[in-house]
Amino acid sequence: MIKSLFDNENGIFMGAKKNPDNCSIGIFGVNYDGTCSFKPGTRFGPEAIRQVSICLETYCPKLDKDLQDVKYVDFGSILIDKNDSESIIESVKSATNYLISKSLSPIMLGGEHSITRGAIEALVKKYPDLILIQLDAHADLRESYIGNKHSHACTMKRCLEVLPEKKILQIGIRSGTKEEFQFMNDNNQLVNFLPGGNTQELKKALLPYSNSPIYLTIDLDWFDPSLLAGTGTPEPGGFFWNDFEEILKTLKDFRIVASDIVELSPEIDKSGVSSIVAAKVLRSLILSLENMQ
Ligand SMILES: [Mn+2]
Repeated sequence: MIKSLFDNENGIFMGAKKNPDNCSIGIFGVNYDGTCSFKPGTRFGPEAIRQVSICLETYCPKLDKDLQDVKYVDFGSILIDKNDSESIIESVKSATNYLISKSLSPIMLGGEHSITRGAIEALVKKYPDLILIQLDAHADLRESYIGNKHSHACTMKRCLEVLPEKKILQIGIRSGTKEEFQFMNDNNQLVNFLPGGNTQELKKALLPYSNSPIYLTIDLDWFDPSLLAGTGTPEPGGFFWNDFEEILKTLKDFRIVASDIVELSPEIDKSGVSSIVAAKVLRSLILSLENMQ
């Protein structure tokens, strides 16, 4: 089963196991950037995160947790047909279902943002009350983009279609069409959170969901381009590391059951800092995910 889904011949994330036995978290990559609208390169994201991860400490002072106390497996990257955006979603769904069958909480590494839909589709079978939290510069609520409804510019729209609760909280969105902003406002799903600000509004928005399973999707262009330049569609006016930690601190009291980190395009940032930020995001997520029951 593992062999037909994943290619794990390459490196793995720091401290990860190669075998899922006794692990509580499963990591896999999706080396795909086929619908990318501006600069491709996110297919190199998962490998870049793994490569730089050795420079991180295992201990996170903010969360007061250590990677050494968690058992997590890195399956490598899933096998995909790069020419068929619909089949990619199906492959992501199969990989996520496999992890669920092993009671592994999934963390997926992109690749581009369109892959999120596949993971959500698999997870709502186990968690029908799943809600989605999105950190992103872009609304991603288009019905279709350049003739493709599975474009990364449409990913939240596609996720909403398969979420029974139809609940998504969007944080940091600063780019989109007038219609997308209208939709976010009409549905009360754009959370007011500014760089350097507090998470009062997020806490308020999360009040009815204290017990709900949460999928946290992190498009790295949420961060400011001055911190994270290595992404295909950078947007000025973004967030910094402390902002991310504030959000994680707030989410500590909630149930994050699965997550993804998408849109790292490592070759755009020759300094390599973007990949290190992404690897640190992954460390934070491993330390924040709830064990699957
Ligand atoms: Mn984005």
